[in-house]
This record gives sequence, C-alpha cells and structure tokens, in this order.
Amino acid sequence: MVTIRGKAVDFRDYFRDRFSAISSILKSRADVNGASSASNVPDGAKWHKVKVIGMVNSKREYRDGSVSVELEDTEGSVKVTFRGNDSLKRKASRLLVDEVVCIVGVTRDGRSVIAEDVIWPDIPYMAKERKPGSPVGSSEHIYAVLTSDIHIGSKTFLKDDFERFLGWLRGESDDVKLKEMALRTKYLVIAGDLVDGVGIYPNQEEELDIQDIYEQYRVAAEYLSTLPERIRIVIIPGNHDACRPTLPTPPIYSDYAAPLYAMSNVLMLGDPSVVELSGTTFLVTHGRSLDDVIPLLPDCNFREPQKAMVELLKSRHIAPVYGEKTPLAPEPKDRLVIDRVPDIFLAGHVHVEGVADYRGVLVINSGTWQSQTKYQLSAGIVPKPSVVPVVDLNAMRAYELNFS
Ligand code: D5M
Ligand code: FE
Ligand code: ZN
Repeated sequence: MVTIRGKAVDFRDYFRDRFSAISSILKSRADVNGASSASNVPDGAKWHKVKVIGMVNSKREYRDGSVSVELEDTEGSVKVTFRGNDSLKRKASRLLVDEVVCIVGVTRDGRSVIAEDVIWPDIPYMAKERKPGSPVGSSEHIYAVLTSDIHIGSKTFLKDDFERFLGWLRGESDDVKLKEMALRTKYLVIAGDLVDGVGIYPNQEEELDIQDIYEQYRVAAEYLSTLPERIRIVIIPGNHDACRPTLPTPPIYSDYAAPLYAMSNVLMLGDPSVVELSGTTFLVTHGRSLDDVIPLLPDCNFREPQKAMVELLKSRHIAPVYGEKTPLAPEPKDRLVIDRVPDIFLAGHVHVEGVADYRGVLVINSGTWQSQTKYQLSAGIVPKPSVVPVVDLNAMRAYELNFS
C-alpha cells in the first residue's frame, strides 16, 4: 500500500521522476542525440545550434502568433521563443504545460533559445505484419470486445441496447458472421464508469434510477454473470466508480463491488493498467485527462477523442497537464508515463466511440451505454452510445458494432 502525503516535496519528486522517465525515452531517439538539459545549454561567442530537453513550465501565446515557453529541468530553466513559419507555430501551440520535449534551436547565451523545431518523445513505428496471439499460420481468430461508461444506475443508462449487446455476446445473434465473432470472443474489457455512482456531482440523485451504490454493482454483476464464463472480463475504474478520485487509481473498492470480485472470470485492475491478453498488450485508462487536453490541443475535439489519444501517445503520458480537472497522486514513480508502447490503447470517458491507427497501434475510445445527460445537453456534448469496438486480435483489426 502506497500512502501519499500530497505535500509540495512529494509533487517535486513526482515531477522529477516524470522528467527523468520521459527524458530517457527522448534520449533513445537518434534525432535527440547530443541534447543538453534545460539548465546546461552551452553558450558561445556566436549563435550555434542546440537541442534542449526540458519540461514545459509555462507557455505564452502572443497576438502575432509567436509563442514563448519556459523549459526547465531539476536545476534550472531556459526561455524558448517560437517565431516564423506557420508549421513551427503550430508545433508551439501543440505544446502542453508539464510535458517533456526536446527543442531544436539556436542560442548564444545558453539561457534563451530561438526554436526551429520540437521533437516529442512519440512512439516508434510498430511492425504491421505482427499478429499477436496467433501461432504462425493459424486461422483461429480471437476477439476482444472493448467497452466503457455503462453507467448502470443512471436514468439515462440504455438498458435495452446493453441487453441486446449482452445477448449478442452470449451468441444469440441470427447473423452467422456476428454469431461467430461472439463465440470467438475471449475478452471483454471495460474501461471505467461501470456504474453511475452516487454523489459524483450535485443533485445526481434526481438522475438516478438506482440510488444505492451496492445495488448498482449488484446489478452490474448480475448483467455480467449472464455471459459465458469463457469470456474473461477486465474492469478498471472510472470517475463514477467507487474509488479514490486521483490518478493512478487503484481497482474499484472490493467492499462496494463484492459481487464482481466474487466472479471467477472477472479481473479488477487499476487505472491505468497494462494487461496482456493472448499476446496483445493493452494499455487501458478511463481517459479523464481527455477533458483537460482536448480543449488545449489544436485539431482535437470531443467528437473524435481518438485524435487526442494519439497526442497522449506522442507525449508518452496518460495525463500530461497537471492542475486541471484530473487530480494526480504524487507517487514517487510516475506510473502515468507511457513506458511500454502497447498494441492497443483503450480509453473511454468522452462517451464517443472512435478508432484510429497510429504507427501500428490501435487507438480506441470505447463510447458509452448512456444517452445524453442534462449536463451534456447544456455543455453541447453529443454522445455516440451503444456502438462497440470489437478487435480481431489476430488481424489487429477493429470492427464497430451498433446495438442501438
Ligand atoms: O463524463 C462524460 C463526458 O461528459 C466527459 O467528457 C466529461 C463530461 N462531463 C459530464 N459531466 C460533467 C460535469 N459536471 N462537468 C464537466 N464535464 C462533465 P462522465 O465521466 O461520464 O461524467
Ligand atoms: Fe462516463
Ligand atoms: Zn467518465
């Protein structure tokens, strides 16, 4: 059990670990070779080229489109200015405070740098022909069904659609192809917000069909118990689940979700989790930080959350921005760093299903089983419910099934 005091010194150590972990990832890139750290940029008699690794401490965007950034390491900082062409300014506006990057530019005094390029840690290209989990030449296709944000207990939980989905998973489809997929499904991964919870936001009780959190988990377990035991179910918490609110989040508390813990085919994990299923590596998170990063990232929006997830992969961090809506626990090791590149990166939370392929990684947002809530209506958020991504783990191909 890790106890977090949450004092300033804990946050200092937490950010030091983040800096060192992501610096290492950056340094493994050939194009970052020879980079210095923000506090020891070499000076000289003339302007000369430098590469500087640092954490973005602050960022200012000016009316003329130029951007200045303070880049720091554990010992000091350097000021970086972006001027000039649009492509460079776009890169500057993509920079997130608290992320760790390498700036390529020129300097004379070693304390201020004129930027020419930004290198994000990013992920390498993954070999396309790899077929995780399948013996060579095998035609035995295995499927993983990915979902999240079921919100059992909410008045807006789409019970009929969800029951239709469970029926399909039990193999009750008339369609031969769909039935075959269901029968070959080995895994169901639920990326948080299994239930709607209690007391998550003011006056939530008015929008609840089931007022008791124990009852919500009992109903959840009852639904999942109708599935064949051969389907292994992996569940991580979301912000509506009975759990501590900070990231990383431990598994849903066992005293609230006892009926789920009692199921032999259910695996309760934390957020984030890396889990290997039939040779395929899944990185699963609920995706709360998407609320923070989507408004900050150029070209990202709430209708295509998979795009912002790709940016998280480029930043190699689950929640790069600190101090917004996503509370972080300052553990000694930053477990939100995306250390190992997964085959599948799964999140939910935004309630919009979407799939992208980024450098061979399947990037998937698993949508929801909840129709538009009052809050979402007032905020102009339009969910895309009852659509489920199903991945053929041999072909690494995603299908989107609609149960509405
Ligand atoms: O969040 C579902 C989506 O709706 C997610 O993008 C956040 C947004 N949302 C929902 N309720 C709120 C409130 N009260 N404030 C801000 N944003 C909100 P979920 O985790 O299912 O509630
Ligand atoms: Fe949700
Ligand atoms: Zn959520």
